[in-house]
Amino acid sequence: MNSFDRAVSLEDSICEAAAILARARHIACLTGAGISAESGVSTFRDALTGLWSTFDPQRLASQEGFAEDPGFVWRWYMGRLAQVEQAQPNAGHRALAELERRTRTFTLVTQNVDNLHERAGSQDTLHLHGRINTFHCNECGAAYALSDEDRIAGLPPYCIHCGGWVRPSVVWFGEMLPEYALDEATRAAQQCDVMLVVGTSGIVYPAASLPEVALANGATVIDVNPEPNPISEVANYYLCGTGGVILPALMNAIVRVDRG
Ligand code: BJW
Ligand code: ZN
Repeated sequence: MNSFDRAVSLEDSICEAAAILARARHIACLTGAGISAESGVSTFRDALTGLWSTFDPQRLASQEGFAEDPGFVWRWYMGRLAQVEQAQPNAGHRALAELERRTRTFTLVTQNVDNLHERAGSQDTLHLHGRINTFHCNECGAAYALSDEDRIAGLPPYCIHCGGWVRPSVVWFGEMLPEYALDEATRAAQQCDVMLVVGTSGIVYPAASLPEVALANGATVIDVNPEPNPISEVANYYLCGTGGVILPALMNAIVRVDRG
């Protein structure tokens, strides 16, 4: 039974969760698209505004889709890159950077391909699904530096080494996650006292298994999300609200705990 089922008020749940975070020696934090929603970056699965409310994920985030229509996939990613570049970190990103500064060991794991955590001041963020602003050859893997012309070209550039298509360095369905990031994220899930989960629908694996690993190893799991989801069902604390509202409230409550 979690805080939501116990019908504890949101305010009391925030105070209880803050006391646990204030005492924690190792906090792991898993973020998803929702943390960047208040920065104007679209989520994937929102029924009305999500990137995939109008596009089929298999056409845009798989090798099969890229092979079928590389220009379509390229134009879509260039549009998203522009959206991400215009976005600014929000109060949720900043609160997590502040939490990192006051915690002995803090591991930030994101599924997001934007760089808003880094721009808010977070250090050493583990990117499970890559980054939208780096590029490599889909055939030989060589790194590629994007030019201004590439952004407006209707097709992806060619690799100068092998002639293959260049693609964004993000992880599509059916592809392996970066080994280092996944290993470190799994280690953090096994070793943390508390896992804070923010803004993910919790349905894409292996990222969605991290809270399960944390729970299995005895950690307290706190989920921040305006919508119930598979993680909020099993979390010890479900804080129903947006990252931009709940995370600063949590930080304020932690400061109050610290002052006694
Ligand atoms: C707010 C908010 C606010 C709104 N504040 N919150 C086990 C079981 C079943 C399937 C699999 C499995 N293991 C592997 C799979 C297959 C697959 C998978 O998980 N499929 C499921 C969908 C069924 N996984 C893979 O293929 C992964 N690779 C892999 O496992 O390799 C090994 C392997 C290979 C081959 C065969 C078998 C195994 C790769 C997954 C790659 C995911 N890539 C994407 C695209 C990245 C590129 C791009 O950006 O375009 O990553 S998919 C997309 O989903 C993106 C996201 O990072 C990811 C997660 O989405 P997220 O962040 O949760 O966003 P949303 O939109 O879903 O949710 C937003 C949430 O925010 C909502 O809850 C809102 O309520 C909330 N919210 N506003 C806080 N203001
Ligand atoms: Zn190449």
